[in-house]
This record gives sequence, structure tokens and C-alpha cells, in this order.
Amino acid sequence: MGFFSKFKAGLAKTHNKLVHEIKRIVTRSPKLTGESLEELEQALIAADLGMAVTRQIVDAVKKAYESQGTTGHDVFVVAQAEVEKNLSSNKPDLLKAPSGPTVVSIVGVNGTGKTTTSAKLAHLIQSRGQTALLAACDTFRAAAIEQLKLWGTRLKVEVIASAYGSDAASVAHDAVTAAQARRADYLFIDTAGRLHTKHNLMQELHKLHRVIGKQLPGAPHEVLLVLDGSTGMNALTQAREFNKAVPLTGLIVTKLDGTSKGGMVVAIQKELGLPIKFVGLGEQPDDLQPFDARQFAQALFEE
Ligand SMILES: Nc1nc2c(ncn2[C@@H]2O[C@H](COP(=O)(O)OP(=O)(O)OP(=O)(O)O)[C@@H](O)[C@H]2O)c(=O)[nH]1
Ligand SMILES: [Mg+2]
Repeated sequence: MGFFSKFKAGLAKTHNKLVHEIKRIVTRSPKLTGESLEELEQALIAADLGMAVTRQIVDAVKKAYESQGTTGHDVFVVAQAEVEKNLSSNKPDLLKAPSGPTVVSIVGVNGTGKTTTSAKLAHLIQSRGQTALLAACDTFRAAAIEQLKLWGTRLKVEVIASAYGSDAASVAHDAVTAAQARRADYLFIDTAGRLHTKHNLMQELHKLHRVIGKQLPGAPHEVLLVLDGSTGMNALTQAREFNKAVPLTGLIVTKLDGTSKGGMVVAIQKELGLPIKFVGLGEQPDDLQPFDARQFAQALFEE
């Protein structure tokens, strides 16, 4: 499947609901009325595009009608352009350290998709002809280490791990040593799920980052927060709070395939100004896509 088809398939739930709603509105009253604008606003909010972006789209639609007398179907074109505008400052892909391995710490609350995403990222790097290592730094949750090792076997990626209950920072330290020794291009660190309110767990994460920073100046080069897209606007709050506790370099939004609230990606980008680097569109290794503003906007609104 091509790049765009993947976006389209993964965002189908959000797309179908949005397009269905908008069509219903514009078919019933091809002349834009106050009522139909209100309904349009509701449909956009229901897709979790957020208040600011929703207002922006509604205003742009109104303007297009007033100045050019456009037809109902142009709502899609206008909405797509507005969404793209809000996303376009993205620098989508992973940084690359000038020398040595690039270390990427994958963080977030429980169950958002950190482990799966770490594995998918390693797979993506390998598919680009570069090398990746995985670090099993969730030494806390039962079966977390086995879960990552299983991915490692499946994708032929080496996993650096220790025992349950061991110090996550020391596993990370070992993993950086291994990545340097193997001359790996990337090291992805899978960390344990934690709420930003759990002070001791946040301290543990700080320590992990501090330890590898001492070992390899500049590391971690990326700290990526994994958000569960199906939690809609809650993910926005989560990202804001997490970013206060641990400075992030970017976001990954997963599980967009299972929700009709994919608009939250736009709201998050607009509110936080943090780049969305990748989106998760399914459970298979290939179901992680580098984020692309134009294709995302198109996948949401194209008829
Ligand atoms: N449909 C879908 N499922 C996903 C996606 N990403 C992850 N998942 C699923 O979400 C579930 C949780 O994923 P994990 O990777 O274990 O999440 P985690 O954040 O590591 O969880 P903890 O380590 O317990 O905090 C798994 O069943 C994954 O297959 C996605 O993009 N789409
Ligand atoms: Mg995990």
C-alpha cells in the first residue's frame, strides 16, 4: 500500500464520519445559512478538531461563500486547506545525531502504544537501510520485557534487556554502550508507562535521561511522547502536563485507525506547537507513518 492509501485507510473512521456529516449539511441546504454553519461547527468539534481550528474552518467557509458564492462541496476544499495550514510547520522525521547513535526515548502514560511504537520505529529505520537497537527499560510491568523481545525476534532487531525490577537507567546505560559498540544508527528506549502526576516515576525518567546524557552528550536526542489517539482531547491535556514535567521533542499519536476523533491531531499541534512526528494507524510493523500535513488533511476531507 502506498503512503497516502495508508493514511486514508487508517483515518477512514474519522474521514467517513466527517464527510458523511458535511455532505448531509450541504445537501440539505446548498445555500449556507446560520443553521448549517452551526451544524458544520458541531461536526468538526465532534471529530475533535478543537475550538480554535473549528472556528478557523467555519470562518473560512463563510468567507468563501460570501466572496465567491462557492458551492456546498467546496467546504471540503476549504477545510482541507485550513487544516493543512495549521499543520504545515511540521518537521516530521527523526533527528540524526552528527556522530554516534541517535538515542530516542519513548515515553507516555500506560497503554498508549509505547512498546509497539518503539518496535515499529526500529523496523522503519531498518527499512531505510540503517541499523537500530531496542532497549527494554520498562522493568516494571509484568511481561513488558518479553513483549519487546518478541518484537525483536519478529523484526530481527537486537533488544538490550535486564531483569524485572532492575534499574531502568542502568539498562539504558548498557543499551547506549551496546549501540556505540555496534555502531548502530538509532537506539529506541522503551520506557514504562507513567502518569505525569507520579512524582517518583517522573524522577526515574529524569534519572534515565541524565545518565545517558552523561554517557553520550546530547542523548536522548529525541524524547517522544506517545499518545493514544482514541482518547481524543484527553490526550491534549496529557501532552501538556507531560511536557511540563519532561521536555519533549515531539509527539506520536497512535490508534488513529480505531477512532472517529482523529481531528485531535490537529488540535494538539495547534495548541502545543510540538511536532507530530509519526502516527500509528494499526497494529502491524508497517502501520506507523511519518506524519505529513498535506496527506493528513487530504485523508480527513477528501470526498
Ligand atoms: N489499532 C492500533 N492498535 C495499536 C496501535 N499502537 C498500539 N496498539 C495496540 O495498543 C496496545 C498497547 O500497546 P503497547 O505498545 O503495549 O502500549 P504501551 O504504551 O507500551 O503499554 P504499557 O507498557 O503497559 O504502558 C497493544 O494491543 C497494541 O497492539 C495503533 O496504532 N493502532
Ligand atoms: Mg510498554
